[in-house]
Amino acid sequence: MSRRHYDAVDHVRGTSQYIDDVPPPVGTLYATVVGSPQAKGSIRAIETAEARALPGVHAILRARDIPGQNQIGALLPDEELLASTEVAYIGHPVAVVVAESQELARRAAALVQVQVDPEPPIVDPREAFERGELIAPARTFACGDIDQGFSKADVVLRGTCEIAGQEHLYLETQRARAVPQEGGAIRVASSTQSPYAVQKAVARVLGLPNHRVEVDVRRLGGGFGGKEDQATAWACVAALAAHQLDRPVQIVLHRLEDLQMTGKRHPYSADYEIGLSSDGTILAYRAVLYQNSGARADLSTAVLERSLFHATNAYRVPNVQVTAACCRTNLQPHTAFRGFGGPQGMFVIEAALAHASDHLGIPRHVIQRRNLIREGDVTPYGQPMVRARGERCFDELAEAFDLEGMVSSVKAHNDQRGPTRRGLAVMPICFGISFTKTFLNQAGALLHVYGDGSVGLSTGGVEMGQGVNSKLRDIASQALGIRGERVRLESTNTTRVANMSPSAASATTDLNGNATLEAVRQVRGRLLALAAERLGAEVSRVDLIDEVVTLDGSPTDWSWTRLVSEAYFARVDLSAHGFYATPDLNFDTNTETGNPFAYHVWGASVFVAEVDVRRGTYTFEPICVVHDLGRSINPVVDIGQIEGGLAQGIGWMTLEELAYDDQGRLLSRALSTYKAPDGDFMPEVRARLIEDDNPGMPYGSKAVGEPPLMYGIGAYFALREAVRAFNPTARLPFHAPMTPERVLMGLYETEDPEDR
Ligand code: MTE
Ligand code: LUZ
Ligand code: MOS
Repeated sequence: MSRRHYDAVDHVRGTSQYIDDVPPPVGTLYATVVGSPQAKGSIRAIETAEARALPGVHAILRARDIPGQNQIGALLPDEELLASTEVAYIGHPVAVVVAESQELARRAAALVQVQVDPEPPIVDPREAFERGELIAPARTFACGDIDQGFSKADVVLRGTCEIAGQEHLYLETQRARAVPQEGGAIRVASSTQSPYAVQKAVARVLGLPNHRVEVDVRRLGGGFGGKEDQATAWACVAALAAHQLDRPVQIVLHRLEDLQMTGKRHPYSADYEIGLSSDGTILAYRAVLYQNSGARADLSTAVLERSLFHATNAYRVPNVQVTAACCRTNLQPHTAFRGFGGPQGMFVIEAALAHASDHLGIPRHVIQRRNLIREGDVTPYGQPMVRARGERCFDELAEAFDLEGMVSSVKAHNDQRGPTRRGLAVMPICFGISFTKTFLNQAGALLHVYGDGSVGLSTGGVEMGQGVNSKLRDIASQALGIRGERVRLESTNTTRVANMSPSAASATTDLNGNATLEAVRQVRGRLLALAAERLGAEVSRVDLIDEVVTLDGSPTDWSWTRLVSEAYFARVDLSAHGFYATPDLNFDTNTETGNPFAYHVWGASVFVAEVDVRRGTYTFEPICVVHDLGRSINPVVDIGQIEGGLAQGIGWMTLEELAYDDQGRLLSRALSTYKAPDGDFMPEVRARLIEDDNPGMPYGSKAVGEPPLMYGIGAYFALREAVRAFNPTARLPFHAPMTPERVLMGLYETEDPEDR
């Protein structure tokens, strides 16, 4: 089964419609946000006279113009839509300029003067921690007896890690269009992963009940977590202006505004301590994770939770104590980003294993293999591992791609002492699937079969390029027994599916696919009952296969279209609403234990990096992956997700460097100073899928969206090995990303910094 992406033809022709491709309604105005020039302080004055005087400027809105609550915090109520008295980061929205054109709005915004009495900002999470600037109390996941574990260890190693954040770089910047409706209602088109979050926030800001706010999402030009929560503010801005001026209002962020104003992947600073026996068995692991949360909670507490869940990655560690804290700083509020804190948690234990490998003289991949978590082991959060596939993926990787052969050829290359050095790293992954907030694991679907046999499907799933519409089409058509072309995926709309969870946590197909299957079950049941009646047979003897009704397995002259048409005239309900809630999930935050995940995704990858020892530049050999997808619904889409996730993970670990100064100013705030990997940089990906059932999920499939990103961590450690092959005494602090600059410094680092 190889089915193309639902949007393939429109994307290639350029006919896919994003928010501002839809012609604007007559009278549309354009909004721009004015941000704080200072990272911290109180607002003294906002001078708007000059801007207001420009012909074509309709309004300049401030906190006091908000009719409902000036509050958009999703998890904690700590975020104003427009700062009323205090600003907490550079770019913090303080006012909205509404004008006849986008250009005019920007020109006017530049004339607004925001005067702030500045206070010294905090940019470092450890400093925030010391000053007690925490967004929520720190949390600790623990198992076993940590002191006893360390006392039994032959070696105990300690170190620190600095892990940088990451810019989402969705191609479509944040945007929304709001159109007032009769009766004070409002319709919002938003580029959001979470239409219900937008609906709730707009309703709160405007002081309306949820049913007066309709949110519609056709598709996103990428989200990557950056629009799970942070699309909300822009939708609220458009809605506020539309509501106040009674005109349609659109806001489209310029790339530079988006880079400056929106949150990114959380940077982390961490301390680790690992105890091992001399053969490399992990006995104890302790870590403290300082999350740089930025100025507001956003999704930080949930992201932190996932760092804790994934702090031991795919390894069995009998004695664990990991503490993590959301540290409030004066940077943009950081937010969801593919992996959702998991990658940062995993990086730290991978660094600890590199440290152990250096110290014990045992190759890192041997230590990794020895400690993989197995069937029946229990995670530090108390969930027993069922259908553990870590060892299987690792061993298939070693076998299929000849890991030992790769190791020897890297060594042979380095022994030639030419102008390049190579390094190898294996990266296993284990990622839990489900929202860690149990209540979010629910979804709805609304299925209509029309009289001509065509089908319209609405769900809570948002298409952001990841292919959820392709998979939902495949699931619905397969379950109905009809061709995929008959199924159209409608936009995601809050009036058709209520109370939807964000499209996130990689679980969109799991949740909405199961809701779709439930809706199909209802309609199909009614159709087959009618067919049985007309054929004078028991329902159990009829079926619908390849658009034909079968009786005892043999085709009848009842086609899909004939059956649907007859059902219509027989007044059979051809619509259904399906609902799904993942069973058996629970988590107790008092004991920090439970079964938060429906299942885990497993995989293993191997990277070989080649470093130019004169320039510090590098390339990668083809990346080899063995990945667990259950039974893939759509292998074309899934391989695309593996490749895309890898590219994003490698970028995070290598080229992408977010630089801030000590005043909280983002220095890398344009694409001339922030380098993301491109097609030339990306190595070939050789992915093998292990075919395995995943009970309870659509057709035995598994989620795919986020886990492959974490393979990218292997790129960092492969580069580290390559540098050490040239300069064995390099200390190479665990600072990610491993930019060419850091590589070059590592290549020529001497043991004593005074020698330089
Ligand atoms: N792929 C594309 N092309 N665009 C995206 O925005 N987002 C990623 C991943 N893959 C994303 C993507 C993230 S962060 C998640 S959580 C999942 O897709 C969300 O979709 P899913 O639940 O359908 O996997
Ligand atoms: N979003 C969320 C997520 O709200 N909860 C999660 O557990 C999660 N995990 C991954 C990505 N987004
Ligand atoms: Mo993805 S970080 O769950 O949007």
